[in-house]
Amino acid sequence: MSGYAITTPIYYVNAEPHIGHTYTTVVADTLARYHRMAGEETFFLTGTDEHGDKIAEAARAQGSEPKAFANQISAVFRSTWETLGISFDRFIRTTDPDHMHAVQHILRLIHDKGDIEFREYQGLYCVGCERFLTERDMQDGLCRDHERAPEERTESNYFFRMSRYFDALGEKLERDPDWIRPARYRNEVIAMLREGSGLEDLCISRPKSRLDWGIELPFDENYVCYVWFDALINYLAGLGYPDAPDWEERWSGVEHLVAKDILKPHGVFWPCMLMAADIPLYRHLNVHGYWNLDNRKISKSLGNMVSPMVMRERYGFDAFRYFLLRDMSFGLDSTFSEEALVTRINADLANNLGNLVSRTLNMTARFSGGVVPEPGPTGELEQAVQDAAAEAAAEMDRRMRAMELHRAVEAVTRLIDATNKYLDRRAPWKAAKEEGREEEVRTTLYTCCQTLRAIGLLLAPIIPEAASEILKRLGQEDLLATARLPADAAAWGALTPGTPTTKGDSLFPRVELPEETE
Ligand code: ME8
Repeated sequence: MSGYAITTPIYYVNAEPHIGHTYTTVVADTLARYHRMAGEETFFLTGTDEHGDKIAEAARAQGSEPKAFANQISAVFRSTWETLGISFDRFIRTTDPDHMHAVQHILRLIHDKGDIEFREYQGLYCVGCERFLTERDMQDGLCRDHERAPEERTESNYFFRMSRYFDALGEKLERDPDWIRPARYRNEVIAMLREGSGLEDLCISRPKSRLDWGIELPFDENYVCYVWFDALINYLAGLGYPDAPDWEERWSGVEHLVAKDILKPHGVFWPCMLMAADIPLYRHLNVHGYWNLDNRKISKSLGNMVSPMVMRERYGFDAFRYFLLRDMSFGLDSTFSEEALVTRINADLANNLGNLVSRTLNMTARFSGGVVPEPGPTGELEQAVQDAAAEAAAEMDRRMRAMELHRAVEAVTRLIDATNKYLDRRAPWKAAKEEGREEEVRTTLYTCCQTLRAIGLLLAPIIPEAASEILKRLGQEDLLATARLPADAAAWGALTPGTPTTKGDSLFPRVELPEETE
């Protein structure tokens, strides 16, 4: 069986993590957790991109050396992800010796093949983008993304003869329509190839006289490698290329995750580089939209940030994760507002999920002595809940694999909804007061405990802390170490009568907007 590897972009160390990086990283974490629970050999790679003008410039502005500056910000990314419980397997830095070795290895390989050429180039260069711009990248003489004027530059440089691979890339896009997804981004890459869009051979070097903060070209000590060529190779280096024995197996299942800002490097440069190096292409490129704030992309260069650490302090990180995954349709843009976050937390987590957990466990304590009750005969309503659990598990599996995370979350939310409605219909708090209905009450609570177990398992990749707390309250704290999705979530009756349960505090208390943002 091939492995499953999920990657995030390696983030530039010119500023600290914000909601955009957090979204990509949370999606990757959710997928990594899901695939681990599905029993697949899983590897989750993230890290930081540290070379180039932009970083050298940011370091200068702070009065630091690039390496010291990169160490400092890279450590902030790493410790942020660690504090937030992100389950990465490797945090790669482009200044790591094994990464630098992999870059030089590929450069040598492609150079030996005759796909790297020395030429003169003249153009308009944006320091924010780290590249020469095409007309399409500009509006009113400014870079569209960075809203700053590019500089005129002439340089002799090394070029990767990327255009040699455009036909093969076009064929791949035809042959494998799902390869870049959702489809709108595949279509964008097809359009880039068809219209040219300034796609030519790729400049992959910078003279050391101007920039020495980079990886030296193995065939010319006067040049360092251009940032994209350097950065993209992290995906191979991070999986052990070229020396680790298992890199090919990991690589065979690689899923890249990026936002649409870096579609071109990942949809065009990278596959051409891989073809030139005779390395198989990645399995999928998964592209999401932007989180916007006041109708602008949130980016470090524009300086309007939403800090994941602040969100964690205010609402708890599980709640923020839930919001990110649920409120962005994967592939489309979303607007962030703290109001929407608060509404989502109160509706889905405090009211729907939190209520189900507290009602089920409180009544189990009250009417069944705090243990999962022995059920009596079940009826249509019970069967419907059982079917809903099996359907939610199957749908979540489908949606996760199709990279429709918002739909995967919705599938679980629907199950929570259905269980709450079932509980309302059976109203065990009333039935318990009537003679002769004890068995019905036990059946109802048994059914809710079983569903709650399924819900706890299905939520584990989405809101890991809360899910583990739910399972703990059901006396299932060890389950997460061995459970398999989707099968175990659909396994009805696995929670045996007599298992002790605990009530616990409110899982997701209702939240309010902090005063200053109202
Ligand atoms: O581009 N909405 O790094 P970067 C959603 N170093 N996602 C966002 C976002 C937003 N508003 N802003 C940023 C680089 N992101 C290169 C990558 S990879 C070989 C090299 C996320 O720090 C999203 O994943 O600018 C986007 O693609 C990435 O951060 C860009 O991060």
